[in-house]
Amino acid sequence: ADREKMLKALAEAKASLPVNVNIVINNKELQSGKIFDRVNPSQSDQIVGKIQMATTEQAEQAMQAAQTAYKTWKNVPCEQRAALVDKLADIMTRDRFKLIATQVLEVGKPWAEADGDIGEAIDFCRYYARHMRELQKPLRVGGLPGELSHYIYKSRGVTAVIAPWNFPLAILAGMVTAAAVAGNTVVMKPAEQSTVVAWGLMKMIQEAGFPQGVINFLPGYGEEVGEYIVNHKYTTTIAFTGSKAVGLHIMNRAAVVQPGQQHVKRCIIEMGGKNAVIIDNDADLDEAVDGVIYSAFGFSGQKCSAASRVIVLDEVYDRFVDRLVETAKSIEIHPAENPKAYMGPVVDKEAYDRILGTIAEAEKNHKLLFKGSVPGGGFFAPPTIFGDVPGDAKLAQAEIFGPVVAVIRAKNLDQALDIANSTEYALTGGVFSRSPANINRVKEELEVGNLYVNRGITGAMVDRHPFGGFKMSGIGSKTGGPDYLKQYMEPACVTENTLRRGF
Ligand code: TXE
Repeated sequence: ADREKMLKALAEAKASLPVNVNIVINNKELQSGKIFDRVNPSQSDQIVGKIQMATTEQAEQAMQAAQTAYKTWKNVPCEQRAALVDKLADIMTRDRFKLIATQVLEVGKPWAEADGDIGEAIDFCRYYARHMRELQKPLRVGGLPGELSHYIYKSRGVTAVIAPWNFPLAILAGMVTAAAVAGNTVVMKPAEQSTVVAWGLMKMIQEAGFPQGVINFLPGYGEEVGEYIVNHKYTTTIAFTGSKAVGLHIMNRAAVVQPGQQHVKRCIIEMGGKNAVIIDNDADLDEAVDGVIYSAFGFSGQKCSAASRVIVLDEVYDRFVDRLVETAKSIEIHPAENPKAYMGPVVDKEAYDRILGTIAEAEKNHKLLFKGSVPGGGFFAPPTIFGDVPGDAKLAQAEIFGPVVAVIRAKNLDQALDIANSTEYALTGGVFSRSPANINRVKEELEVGNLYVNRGITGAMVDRHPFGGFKMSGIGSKTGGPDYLKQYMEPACVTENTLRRGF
C-alpha cells in the first residue's frame, strides 16, 4: 500500500514541477527576481524548483521581523509553543508521502532514505515539544531557611538557523523547532540545494499557525544572506549544521561584535566526520560487510555519519575485503525515484566533479579494489573502494562526502585505534567484534560522539541515540538528546527572601 501511495505522490510531485519558491517574512510571501534553478540530480535536465534568492535587504527585513516578533513570542506560554510544534508534526505525518517525493526529486535520496529523514523530522518536533514542557518547570535548588531559589530557562532572542542539504527536512526542522519552542524567533536559511524541501517545511509552519515573524524563511546564498544573518547585531544564537570550513568561519564571524549588539552570540555548530569502522579478528564478517555497505554507500556516502574508513585487522583483512567487494558489486544504482535504487545520484554537479576528482587522484596513489558502474543522465558517482590505504593518506584523513571508502590494514587493535583517532574529526565510529574486552577498549578509547557496536554506524534515532561529535566535528550539541534544547536558552537562578513580611 505504501508503494502505491509513494508512486502516486511521485507522479503528483512531478506533474507540478517546477515548484516556485518564495521568501517568507512576517508570514508574507516575497520575491526578489533573483532566480536560482534547482535541477533534479537524477535527471539533470529537469528543473525541480525556481527559487527566489533573497537579497541582503530582504535579510535585513527578516531580522527586523524576527526581532519585533520576539517581544511577544517570548511571553507566549510554553504549552502554546509546544502545541504548535506538535501540530507541525501532525501535518508532516499527514503529508509524509508528499514530503518524501519532494526529497527524492530534489536531492536524489532513494525512497527509504527520504522516508527516514521525514521520520526524523517528525521525531525532532515531538521530542523538543515534550522536552520543553519538562524544562519549563522551575527546578528548586538550594534550601537555606528563609530563602527560595529556582533554576529556570529563558529564551535568548533571534536565532539564525543555517542548514545543510543532506538531511534537508530533519536537520532544518530540528534546529527551527528547537529554537522556536524555546521561545526564540527564527530566521532560517536552508541550503541552496534543498530549498524546495525547505519550502515544504515553511508552508507547513504557516499551516500550523505560528504567529507572524516567529519563523521567517530566507532562501539564498550562504556567502550572501547566510553571512548577513550571522553578522547581524540582533542575532543571539546561530544554529549551524554543515561543513567544517563554513562552521569555523561562522564561529569566527560570530565573535566580531557589531555596533549596537547586546549579546555574545552563541554558536550551536555541527560539522563533518571521517568516520571509521574497526573490523576485529573475531568479527562476524557477514554482519561487518553488511554494516559497512550500509554505512558507506547509503545516500551515496553523503551523510556526516557515513563510514569512509574501514580499519581491518591483518588476520581477516583479505577475507573481509573479498567479501566487501563481492557485496559492493550488487549495489543497485538508479535514479532516486526508482524503487529499486539502493544508491541514487550525488547532490549536484559540483559534488559530482569533486568526488570524481578525488577518485581519479586516489587511483594514482592507491590500490583500487572496486569501482561500480553508473547510469547516465544525472550526477551518479560510482561506489568506490580503495585498499591498503595508509592511515595518514589524504584519502584517509579528509572528508569526501561521497561513496568512497578507504580500507586500511592494521596489525592489531592498538594500531587500529591509533589510526581511527588520527583524524581531526570525532563524529561516529564503529566496531565489529565478538570479544567483550576489545569492545570495551573501543568504547573507552575511540574518540567519537556516537559509537556503534556490531551494527551500521549511521541511522541515529531521536531520543534513543542523541547525535553529534566533538574535535572538529562540532561542539557536542547532541541533537535529539537531553542537552540540546538548553543551548537555545539562558539558564537563570531566581532567589527570593521568603521571610520578608508585608506582601
Ligand atoms: O555544507 P556547507 P553542506 C556536514 C557534512 C558535510 C556538510 C555537507 O559532514 O561536511 O555538512 O553539507 C551555508 N555564511 N554535516 O554541503 O557547504 C550554506 O548556504 C553563512 C554534519 O550543505 O557548509 C548552507 O545553507 N552560511 C552533520 C550551509 O551553510 C554559509 C550532519 C551549509 O553549507 C556560508 C549533516 C557563510 N559564509 C551534515 N557559506 C552533523 N555533524 O550533524 C555557506 N553557508
